[in-house]
Amino acid sequence: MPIVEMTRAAAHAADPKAAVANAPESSSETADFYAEVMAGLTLPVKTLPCKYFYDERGSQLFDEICELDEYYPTRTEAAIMERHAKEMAALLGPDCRLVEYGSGSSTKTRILLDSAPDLAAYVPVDISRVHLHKTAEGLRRRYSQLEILPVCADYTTPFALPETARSASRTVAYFPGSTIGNFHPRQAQFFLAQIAALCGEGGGLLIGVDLKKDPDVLHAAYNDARGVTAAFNLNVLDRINQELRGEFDLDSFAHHAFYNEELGRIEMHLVSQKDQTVNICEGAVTFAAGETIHTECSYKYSRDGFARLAESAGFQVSRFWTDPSKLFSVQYLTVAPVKE
Ligand code: AVI
Repeated sequence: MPIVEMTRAAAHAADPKAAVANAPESSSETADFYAEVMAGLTLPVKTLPCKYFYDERGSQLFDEICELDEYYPTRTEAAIMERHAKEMAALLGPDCRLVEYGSGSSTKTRILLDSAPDLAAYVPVDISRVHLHKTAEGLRRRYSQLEILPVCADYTTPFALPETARSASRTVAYFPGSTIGNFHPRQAQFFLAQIAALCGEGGGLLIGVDLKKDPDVLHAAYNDARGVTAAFNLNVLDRINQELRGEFDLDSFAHHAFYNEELGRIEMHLVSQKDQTVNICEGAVTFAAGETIHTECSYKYSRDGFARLAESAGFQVSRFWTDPSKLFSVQYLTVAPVKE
């Protein structure tokens, strides 16, 4: 499950305390959700953190997106993994502790695990506890020799690594799916530096990175003909309705996704189709016709651009694999030695 905003830090509320005071009575998670929604919707350019896409329905819709003809990243990354799994496994080396960030169903990881029989342990990290433990059980049945040590955590904040029964020679992180593209570059740099610190000298990071390409290909990927991406985008309003007693009329907002060439990113927005005021719990938000809520950025990188980002975070790119059409890349980064 991708978590892509820097969690609490992303709530630049005009007055977040006031928002929490009016939050629906329930868990602190709901209070955080309400505070972040009200903070985002009272900014001059309205925004919602894209981590809130992934409730049960949103996760189902995302799985459907991954199967779409137009959405090339998932199958292209899997094909790169299949083709180069042996070489990737050799780079991990014997007795490696493999830590996956946002492991979800660990689908692509299986390609790697099939080729890496001598890992010290596999550590899947995910915020969704039930899903994490269910997936870990399935993996234990399939890889009976491998120690599997699930960690339930928000991977954007520091977490402790579990001890392995077999001593590990090194730690390598795995972050597939091009979720790094959903971080703003500054956040991406900070996040990668955190991974470098966790892996330490001798460690590495295997990461999926989506590449810059013909904007028409990108446009199609985020504006699919069946409208699944539109439903995924609009679902965040439905989630606000369900969980925060919001009163969004979903027919009064339209999905809009485009490639911002200057900033090298896909932007997803929800465009208000009319002047309207929407009640959310005790709060209210006013929209002018045509005003948008910016719901997601998906940055696309050039090979050099990502290498610069990696270097600024304390990594160097050791290997770069791509597909014949150069749509997507999987890269192996190593922790750069600390300069004296
Ligand atoms: C999770 N993430 C890498 C996806 C992306 O392509 O940025 C999320 C997504 N948004 C719309 N379609 C898919």
